[in-house]
Order: sequence, then structure tokens, then C-alpha cells
Amino acid sequence: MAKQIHILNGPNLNLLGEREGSIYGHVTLADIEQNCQEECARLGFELEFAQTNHEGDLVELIQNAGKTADGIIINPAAYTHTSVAIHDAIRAINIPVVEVHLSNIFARESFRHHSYVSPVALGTICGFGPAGYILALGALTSHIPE
Ligand code: DHK
Repeated sequence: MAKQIHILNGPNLNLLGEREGSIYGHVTLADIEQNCQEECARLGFELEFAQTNHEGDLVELIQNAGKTADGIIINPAAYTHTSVAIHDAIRAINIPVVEVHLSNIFARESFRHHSYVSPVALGTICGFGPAGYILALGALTSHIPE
């Protein structure tokens, strides 16, 4: 059976393409999903792709992925900077997690410089726009044993 990656996206990422284009660009989340599906097929992995605007739902998606997936890529969006619940959910599972941000959070407002997710992630990719998801897939899948 093919190994599974779950890509989880947090609040307001459903608005990509129409939201603050100078920061987040003009690519939609559907475009990112399509690119990730193609890259996963190329790498020989199955992909589940999800977005939610709700913190508790993101916690449940992480818990479920912990039971069924082999690795997670997560862009927790604003919850990156606020959510102990997401930090704890990642600590509670035993699969690798790669954190992604489209923008370079360290070049933005100081409240974005702290991440509750980075200390419990395998690694973080930020500042490369949608390409960050593809970079994360390469990093994560190379970390998952055959
Ligand atoms: C997306 C958001 O919505 C922000 O709240 C984060 C992140 C940055 C991103 O760059 O993908 O601060």
C-alpha cells in the first residue's frame, strides 16, 4: 500500500488568490493542491489535502493523520503564532511534521516571529510561496523510511 502524506492548512488559506496578493501571491489553494497531488504521484505517495478555519478541527485533523498517515505538512497560518493546542497535538503523534509558510514570517511583523509549531516540527520552510509545499514534500518523503 502506498504511504500517505496529509497536507493541512489553517485559517484564511482558503482565500489564497484573492487575499493580500503582495504577500501571498495569486495562486489559489486549489492550484497548490493540484501541484502537490502531481508531486505526490511522482514520488509514489498518496495525498490527503485539507483546509479549515477552526483550531479544534485542525487539532482533529492532526490526531487523525497521526493514526493513518506517514507524515504531515502543515501550514497552521495564524494559529502558528497562538496555538498551544496545535503544539500539543503534534507532540502527541509519532509521525514527522514539516511546517510551511508561504511568506517569510521573520521578515514580517514581530508577532509572526514566534511559532508554537517549529519546536515540534522536523523542520520549517518559509518564504518561498507555493513552492514551499513542493520543497516540503521532498524533505518529508526523504525522511519517511520505505
Ligand atoms: C499564513 C498566514 O495566514 C499568517 O497568519 C502567517 C502564513 C503566515 C503564511 O505565510 O503562509 O503569519
